[in-house]
Amino acid sequence: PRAVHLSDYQPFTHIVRDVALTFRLAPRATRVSATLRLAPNPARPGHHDLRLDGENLRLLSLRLDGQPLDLTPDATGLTIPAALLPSAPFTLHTEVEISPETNTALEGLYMSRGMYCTQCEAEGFRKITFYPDRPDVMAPFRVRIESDLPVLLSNGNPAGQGAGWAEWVDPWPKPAYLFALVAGDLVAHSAPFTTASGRAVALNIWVRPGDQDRCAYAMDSLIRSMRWDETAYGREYDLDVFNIVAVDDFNMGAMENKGLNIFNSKFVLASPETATDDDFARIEAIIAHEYFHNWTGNRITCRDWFQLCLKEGLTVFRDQQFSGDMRSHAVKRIEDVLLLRARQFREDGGPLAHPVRPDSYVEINNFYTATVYEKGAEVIGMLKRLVGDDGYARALDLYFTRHDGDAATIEDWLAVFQDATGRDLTQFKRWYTEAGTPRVKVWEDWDGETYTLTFEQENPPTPGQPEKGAKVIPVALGLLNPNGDEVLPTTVLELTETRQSFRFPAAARPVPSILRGFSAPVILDREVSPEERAFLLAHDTDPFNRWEAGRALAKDLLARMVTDGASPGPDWLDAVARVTFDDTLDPAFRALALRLPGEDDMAATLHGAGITPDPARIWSERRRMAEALARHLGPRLPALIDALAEPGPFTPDARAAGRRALRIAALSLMSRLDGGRAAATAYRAANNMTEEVGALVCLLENGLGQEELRLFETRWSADRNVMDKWFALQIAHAHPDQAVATTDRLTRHPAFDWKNPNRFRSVIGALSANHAGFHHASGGGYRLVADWLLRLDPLNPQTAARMSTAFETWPRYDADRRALVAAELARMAATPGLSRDLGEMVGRMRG
Ligand code: BAL
Ligand code: ZN
Repeated sequence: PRAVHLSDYQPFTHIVRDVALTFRLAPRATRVSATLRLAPNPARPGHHDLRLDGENLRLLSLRLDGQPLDLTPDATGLTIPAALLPSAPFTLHTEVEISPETNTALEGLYMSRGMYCTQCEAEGFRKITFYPDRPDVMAPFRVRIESDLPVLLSNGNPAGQGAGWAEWVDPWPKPAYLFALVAGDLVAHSAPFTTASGRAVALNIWVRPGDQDRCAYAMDSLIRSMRWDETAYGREYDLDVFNIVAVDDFNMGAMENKGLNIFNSKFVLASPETATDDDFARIEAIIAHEYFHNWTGNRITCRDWFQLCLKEGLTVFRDQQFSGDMRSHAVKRIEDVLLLRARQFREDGGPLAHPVRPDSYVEINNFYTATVYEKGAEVIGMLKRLVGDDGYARALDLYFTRHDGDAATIEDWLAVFQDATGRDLTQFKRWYTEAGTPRVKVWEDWDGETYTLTFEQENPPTPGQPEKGAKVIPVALGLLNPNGDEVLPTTVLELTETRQSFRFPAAARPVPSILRGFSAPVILDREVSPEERAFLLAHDTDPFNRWEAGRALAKDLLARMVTDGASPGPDWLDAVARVTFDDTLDPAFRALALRLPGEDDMAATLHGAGITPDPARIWSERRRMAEALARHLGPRLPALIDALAEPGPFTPDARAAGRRALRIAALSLMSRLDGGRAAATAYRAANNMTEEVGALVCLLENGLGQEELRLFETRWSADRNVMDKWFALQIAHAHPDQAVATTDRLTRHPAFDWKNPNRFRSVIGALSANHAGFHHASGGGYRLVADWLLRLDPLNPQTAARMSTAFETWPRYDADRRALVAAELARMAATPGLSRDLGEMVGRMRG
C-alpha cells in the first residue's frame, strides 16, 4: 500500500453544493441512493476527471444530469472522465447496495445487535456511497431513512416522519466523516436545554429498552458541557436537537457526528451499581469532548487528515479544562500527566513515534494516537502558557470568527495566535512537526548572592527524524527558601536554545520547584537528593510538583531496589505516611500520592537511564515496596479505612470519589497484611461498583478472590459492560506466571465474544496491560497476543492495529525478549492478506 503525503495536498477538483441520500435499510441489502449537486472547484483551475471514493459498494445505477453512464468502479472508487463532465454545475445520481450485517470492520454502516449504526471517521463514508471522502469537501445533507424500525436518526434537524420513514436535514455544511445514521428499537432519556441566546434544544440519549435508567449522569454531563462551552468559550449549540446514541459494538470511545453523537455504550451507561468513579469521570469527559467538537472539529474542521490534531488536540485540551473546572484542577493535571507518560511518552520513545502533525501515513486510522490527542493538547497548554490567558482568549475568538465553516490547518491555527498576540511562533511550530520527547537537564549554582539555573535540552532522534532543532519550552519555576516559604512565585522561563541559564538574586540557597504544573511535555533530568524531594513533597505550593516530588522519590527508590537490592527506608516511608494521614489534603490527592509507580513506567525509566529492565524483577521489587509501605502504615490503616467510609447513598462527585479512592488505596495496603480479610468484608458490604471492583482487585493482587470472582460473575453475567471488567481484572492483576494461562482460559469462556471490540480489549488488552505477564520470559504473552491480533485482523483491522501497540516497547528489553518479539512481528508481517492497518503498524515496529 502506498503512503499518503502532506506535501501532495491539492484542493478537490469539484465542490459539492449539497447532498441528498435515501437509505432503504435491509441487513444484507441496504440500498443507498445519492444525489450530489456538483460544480467545478475554482480553486483547481482546469477541466478534471471526477474521482469518487467507494469501497465494497455494488453499483446499481449511475446517472449524470439524468443520463445513465456506463462506468465500472475499481477497488477503491469510481472515476468519471473529464470528457463526460460539463464545465458548469451538474447533478450526479448513484444507487448502491451494501451489506451492514456482514460489516465486521465497524466502519461505514454496520449492525450492532439488531441496530443499524455508522462510523465514518476517518474514511468510512466511502463504504456507504460513492463520494469525495475527504474532510475539505463540505456540504449540507438531506437524508431519508426507510425502515420498519421504530427510531430512525440522522444528522441535523428532523424534517418529517411517517410509518416506516423519517427525514433529516443538516443545514451546516459538513465533511462526510461527520455523517451518521442510526436505526433501531431504542428509547430516549430526554431533557430540554435553552442556549444563552434562547434557542430551545431537545436533548436525547438513545439506548436499548432497559438501559434508560442509566443515562442520567451522561445527560447531566451533557447539560454542564453545553453551559460550560457558552461561558468558557462563548460557543453555543446550533441545531434544534442533540442526539446521543449508545452502541455496544464500537471501535472507538465515541464519535462527534454533527447533531448525532454515537457512543460506545460503556461511555454513556452508568449507575452506582454498575459504574466505577473512573467510569463516571470518563463519561463526563467524553460526553464533553464529543460535544465540544461541535465547534472544534465540526464548525471548523480539518483540511486533511494530517491536521487531525487541529481538532483533537484542541478538543482534548478543552475537555481537560472542563473536567478540571468540574472536579479539581490539581488532581486532573496529575491524572492527565500519568496518562501522558504512560501512553504518549511510551509512543514517542519507540518505533511508532510520530509528530503531532504527521507528514505521511499509510492508514490514517493508525494515527488516532496519544501523540495526536494528548501531546496535541499539551502543545496547546504550552501555547496558552506562553501567550497568557488573555492572549489565548483573543486567539480563540479570532479562530472561531476567522475560520467558522472552514477546513483549516495547523498553519491557520498558529496564524491566529500570531495575529492576536503578535508573537512569532516559527520556532514553536517544531512541536507540531518534530516527534520525540525532549530531555531537559538542569544544573544549579549558588555563589552566595546569585542563584543560577542552567538548562540543556536534547531532542532525541525518532524514526525518519535524526536531527532536530531546539524547541520553545516553557518551564514554570518557583523557588522556596529552606523554611518552605515561597520566595519566587511561579514564573515561566522560556527555553529557546540548546543551553540557557537564568539568574535570580538569592541571599540563601533556594530549593527550586521546576516544571510546575508539568508546564511542558518533557523529561526532566536532574540529580535531586531524597531530602530535597521529601522537602518539596511536604512544602511545595504547586500541587502537581508536590505530587511529582513524591513520585520521583518512589521511582528513585524502586530503581535502586531493582538495580542494587536497596530497601525502602524512612525517608520515603515517613514522607508517604505524612501525606497519607494529612487530613488537610484532598483525599484524591493523597490517593494519588499513595499510588506506586507503574511497572511499564519503571521499565521506561530504567531504559532511559541505560539499564535493561527485567519485568519480573520490577514486579517483585514493586511488590516488596508495597509490602514495606503496608507494614509501615499498617497500624493506622484500619482507622483510615473506617473514617473514609461514606455514609448515605452513593454520589459520583469528585469529593466522594476522592474519599473512595483513598479508602481503596488503604485497603490495598491492608490486604498485604491481613490475608485479604478487610477486602473480603468490603467486597460483601459494597453498594457501588467502585468499592466492589476496588475490593476485588485487592484480593486478586494477593492471589485471592476466586470466590468473589464467582459471586461477581453470577451477579453480573447479563451486563456486558460490567462483565468486561470481570474479564479484564483477573487478567490485569494475575500473577505474572499465570497471566497467559488465565487469558487463554478466558478466551474459551462462553462469554468471550471476541468480535465485540470492548470484550476483545478487556481480555487481550488486559494481558498487554499486565507488564510482567505480557513480557514473560517464556514468550507466551507475545505469542498469545499475536495469535489473537491475527485472528481479529481480517474482521476488524482497525482494532487489531490499535492493539498491536502492545509490542511497541520491544527495544527496551533484553536480547532474548527482543528476539521473541521480533519473531512475532515477523510472523504477523508474513501472514497473507494482512490488513493495511496492521501491516503498517507491524512494519513501523519492525523498523
Ligand atoms: N473523532 C473521533 C473520536 C473523537 O476523538 O472524539
Ligand atoms: Zn475527539
